[in-house]
Amino acid sequence: VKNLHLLHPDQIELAKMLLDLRQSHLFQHWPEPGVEDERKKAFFAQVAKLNSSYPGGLASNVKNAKELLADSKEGKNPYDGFTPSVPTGEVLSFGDDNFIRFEEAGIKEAQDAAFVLVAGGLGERLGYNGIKVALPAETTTGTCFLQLYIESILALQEASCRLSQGACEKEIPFVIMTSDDTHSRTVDLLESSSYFGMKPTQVKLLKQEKVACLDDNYARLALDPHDKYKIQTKPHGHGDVHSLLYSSGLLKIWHDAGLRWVLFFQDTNGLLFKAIPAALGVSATKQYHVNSLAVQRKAKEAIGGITRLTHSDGRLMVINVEYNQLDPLLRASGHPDGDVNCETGYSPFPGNINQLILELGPYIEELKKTGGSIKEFVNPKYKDASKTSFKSSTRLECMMQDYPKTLPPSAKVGFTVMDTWLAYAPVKNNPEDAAKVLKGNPYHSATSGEMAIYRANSRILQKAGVKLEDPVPQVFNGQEVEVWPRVTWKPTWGLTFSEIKSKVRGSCFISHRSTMALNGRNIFLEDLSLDGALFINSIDGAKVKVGGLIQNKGWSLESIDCKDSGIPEELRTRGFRINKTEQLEKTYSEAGEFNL
Ligand code: UGB
Repeated sequence: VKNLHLLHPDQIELAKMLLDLRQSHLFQHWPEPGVEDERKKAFFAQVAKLNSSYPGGLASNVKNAKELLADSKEGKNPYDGFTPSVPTGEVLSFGDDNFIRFEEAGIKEAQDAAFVLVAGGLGERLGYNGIKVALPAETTTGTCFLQLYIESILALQEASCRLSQGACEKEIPFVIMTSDDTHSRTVDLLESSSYFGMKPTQVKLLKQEKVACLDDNYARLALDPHDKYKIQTKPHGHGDVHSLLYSSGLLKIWHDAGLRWVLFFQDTNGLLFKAIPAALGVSATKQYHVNSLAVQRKAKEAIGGITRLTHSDGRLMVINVEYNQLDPLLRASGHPDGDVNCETGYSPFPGNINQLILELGPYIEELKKTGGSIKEFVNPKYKDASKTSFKSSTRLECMMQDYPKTLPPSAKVGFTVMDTWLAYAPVKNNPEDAAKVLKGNPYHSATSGEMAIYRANSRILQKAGVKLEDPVPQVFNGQEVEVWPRVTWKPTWGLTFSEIKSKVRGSCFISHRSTMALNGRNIFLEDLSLDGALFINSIDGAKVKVGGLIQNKGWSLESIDCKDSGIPEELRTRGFRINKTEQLEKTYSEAGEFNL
């Protein structure tokens, strides 16, 4: 009270609110006026920020926290009363007629889509010092994740516009959600690379704020252990993306501009855009309000399962249920064996890979009701079984895939299952943890992420008729991976299977030790036999036929020690570097027809 005169009227309101919320401990220790007054004002500036960034303000934050902490103390199961069953969705098989039809439909729709990348996480599990989107997706070309994503969106935009009648000038909007941990480095990466060819106006960054930490079951806000004039904060989770999009006004702008789809994706999946056209086609054809991309999942595999939950009170939702909750839920509702494989050899509950396609119209209608706030959860680490105190402060969290939890039963919520090799290879785990993964389970490391890109590209070429030598197992950073020929291409070379197939002619062969990088739209592989390294760069006007026997010493992979600090971190995390012994590189910078 003695310090009140230091504050603006709106700050006084905030102080009163904190008192009403029984948070007086936050300033009980404050010294007399005249001592550290600036820090007291800074404290209220932070309170104002926390109050405005949480839907409903700090009062809602504390109220929600009290309820969730009470449920957690009681051990209440959030799925009590719900019966699980297998939801309906589309299961696709790469390259068959059905897949090709969905890809075509998806390319048509792409010009009416907006893309949203959630990239606020620092990735503690990966232990990388930079931002994850700056990591190379593969080291043959050194293309980083953000570049891959931007070039894929631009290629989709062009492909989609080519299909529409007359001139099409549509630009696909691209939003990146950042946080204090990633914002400035994401801006630097974009600016230093000229936005990887995208117009700067096409990219919007929305920064999520952290959320107040909680000290006890009464939701007393925690003070920062290093600064008594600061409330301790931690990330609130990727679920923030919905309220940020809503409050930014972007959804309305997109809707007014005639857009129909919003696609959400995570920061380190180098395969994602191989699955996007077909998945978007599924959304459009099946008129899904929500479409979750999924992969086949072995029963009990450590990945959330997409599940239909029906409640006796009429509630119904199709939602990701984390794997550790799915098995007990099934056992408790008449399935004594829990989560088991069905006749396909996989669990009937597909594995969530957290890439969502939402139909914009119904999405806005829902957000008008909720403001974009997502059902939260809390995960306190208790000191003992009495559950009365925490080992360290906790906070509320939310996940973007929980968006369907508030939807009415009439909402059309489905999923699209893709082949794992085609759609999902995230980079989440550091080398030490990845090496400990049990054999047969995915490493999800920088090593496996890069190898998955070569495998997917090789298998796509195989399906398009190219003969390839079998992959060879090799161990990098203690992880055994299949090494395929190191094949990469720019998204403009081939986004869909039909497009890629149209660029492969005659009888082509690629040996196991080969490397090939295609950087140009009109490159055609015709009766090519490659045994070495080949790089082709060409402008759109150049039509290049690549054929005949191409043989050289090529590029090879050399194991390196992940602990050798003399080697750049980007390489150490994958456990190999490329020895660039000999290659054929050709650049076509003039229009015309060429034979190599
Ligand atoms: N992210 C943010 O933008 N802000 C945040 O506050 C936190 C994260 P993680 P997670 O792919 O297999 C998800 O940490 O959350 C971004 C799904 O919840 O990589 O442990 C972050 O930058 C899970 O159901 O993953 O698990 C990144 O882009 C499963 O699908 C993204 O959010 C799992 O991913 C995901 O963050 C998976």
